[in-house]
Amino acid sequence: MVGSANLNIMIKAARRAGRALVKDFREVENLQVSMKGAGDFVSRADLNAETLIKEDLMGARPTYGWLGEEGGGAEGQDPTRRWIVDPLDGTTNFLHGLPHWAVSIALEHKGQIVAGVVFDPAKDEMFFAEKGAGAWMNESRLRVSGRSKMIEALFATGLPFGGRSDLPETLTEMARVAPACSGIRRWGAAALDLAYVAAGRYDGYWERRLNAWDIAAGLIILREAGGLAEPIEPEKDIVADGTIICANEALFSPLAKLVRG
Ligand code: 2AM
Ligand code: CA
Repeated sequence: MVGSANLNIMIKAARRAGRALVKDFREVENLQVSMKGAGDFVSRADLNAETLIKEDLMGARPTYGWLGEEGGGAEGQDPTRRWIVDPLDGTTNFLHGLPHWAVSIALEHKGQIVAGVVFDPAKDEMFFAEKGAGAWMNESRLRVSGRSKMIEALFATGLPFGGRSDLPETLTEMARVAPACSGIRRWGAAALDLAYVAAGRYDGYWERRLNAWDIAAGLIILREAGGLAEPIEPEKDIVADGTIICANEALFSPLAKLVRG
């Protein structure tokens, strides 16, 4: 697919940050002996990746606004456009030497996500989409799965970590969904969970308490691949509320019904 100039800038930035992160990822395993050492190292890798991405994106489009997980937000000279960036989604996996993490970059225009890139450098999988142009992984067009029976469906979710208060809700949701489907996975990188639903690897996904940078890019990839998505409380906005239920068209309603109870 021939993408817009902006999409090409996003893909280039994701590749550059991805290369730096892969180098750091190889180092992490050597640092596991000292947990604090590894934690500090990963924080630096994360910050460094955001700096590289910011250099590329703001260098090419200096008037756009910015929202990054590490560097916070800044309105641009052009208040209608904003980059939304998670330099390292799946930090805990990265820290533990698990090759399941991604760079996530989205472009928002007038409050709508118009382009998204989720890059998994460890597997060299570049997921991307632009509004109206479909979703892609490397050279292949993406399409959500064709499964329509709940009992054959594989879903992903996220479990609250670090003493978060929404654990009981999530466990209740899992108790309703698990008996109805063929399995639930929890891999800890929301951007990849969304990209995997877009690719038909998972049939659906739900999670609470996400940040804009975790979901912005994955959401347009999912929708351009034919997926449906809503927040857990349907009248809200996914990115603002930070909750999501998504699936292919056939499974969206049954999954949403179980998650919402
Ligand atoms: P992050 O790595 O960018 O922080 C999914 O559960 C989301 O929660 C992930 O996309 C991850 O984004 C975030 N998260 C933050 N801390 C986490 C932790 N300790 N374990 C799992 N996910 C975590
Ligand atoms: Ca992050």
